[in-house]
Amino acid sequence: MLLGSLRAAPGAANMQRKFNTFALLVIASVVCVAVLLHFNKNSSLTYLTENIFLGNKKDQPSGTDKDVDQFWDINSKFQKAPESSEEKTAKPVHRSTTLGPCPDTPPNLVGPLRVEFHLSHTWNTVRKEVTVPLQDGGRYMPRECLSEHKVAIIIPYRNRHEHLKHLLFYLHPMLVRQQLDYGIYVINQDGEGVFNRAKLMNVGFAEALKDYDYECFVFSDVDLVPMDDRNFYRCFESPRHLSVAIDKFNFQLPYNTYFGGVSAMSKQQFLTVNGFPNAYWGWGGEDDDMYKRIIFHGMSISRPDHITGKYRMIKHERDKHNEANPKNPDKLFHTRETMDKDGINTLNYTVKEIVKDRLYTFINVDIKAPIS
Ligand SMILES: [Mn+2]
Repeated sequence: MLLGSLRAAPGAANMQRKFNTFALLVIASVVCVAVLLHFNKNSSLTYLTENIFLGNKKDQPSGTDKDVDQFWDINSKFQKAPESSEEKTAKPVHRSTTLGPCPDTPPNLVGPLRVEFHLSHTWNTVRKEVTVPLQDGGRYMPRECLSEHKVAIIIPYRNRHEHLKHLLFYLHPMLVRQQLDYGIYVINQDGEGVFNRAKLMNVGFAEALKDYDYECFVFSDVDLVPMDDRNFYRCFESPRHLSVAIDKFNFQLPYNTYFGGVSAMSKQQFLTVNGFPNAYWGWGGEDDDMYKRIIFHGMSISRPDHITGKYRMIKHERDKHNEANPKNPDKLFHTRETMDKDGINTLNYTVKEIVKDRLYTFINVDIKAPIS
């Protein structure tokens, strides 16, 4: 059709040829754009170009994330992440008294999750992954039924910006599917002193309770992402160890009494054992101390099976100011004597700032850490 079925005067033929060339150019551009869009969607091209132009992207904030990254720079002033204007704040839910309880087994679970860390997310892609409106502070409760589980997720934290994005990308949608009435609390240790994971978890417990009437607390490392949404982030008759099959440990328990990684305790269970110890500075031992506290108080631990309890750990170097502390293992010989004297009943700290982002409540806290 295009290639000149009309043969008239030579001038007209010339026009026809020009038109044909033009038409071909238009078609070629359309094809090019289509190919580009396709690769972009696949994101492999984006990834490739980022690598080429930014060099090794590790630890480097991507351009779109720049504003948000400043927020995490503790030395700079706290800045709230900019919200896109079309994003709506969830209105407080007016709960109808006719709302029935949520079913014990949530209806929308999908089972095994594909968890990958090779692409870095922006806060906007994380927000988009959460398809339901959250209330500020990373709070959510189902609208369709009354949740039986008021759960605070406590994440001890310092300088793990990328990890937090990966975790929340997978965690929020999963917790929504689990129909929990939940909030996410990122407890940031202020300053450069020796890290204390257990004390930060105690702080999270205390601070979350000021926010809401939580009955259950899930304590989670920032680098552990669940691989199955049937692994319930709720509380059980016994304190629960959730991260039973971590890829780093070949999807097996590193040892039988392991209680590290991700665990869940009801408010009552936590208070019974006097919370975590505050005395474990640096890496190691605090999770074993908690295990002993539980056993010494006549409780046992429960666990999911090794399929639903699968986790992926984000690979990382040992953090600065969190070296393995050689004094910690010795403390474990004295848990029985120390547990009632050191814990949630002796916790002291100073909250320096609380920032409610859409995806989490960020609590910056001075825990009087010794300088290494
Ligand atoms: Mn780790």
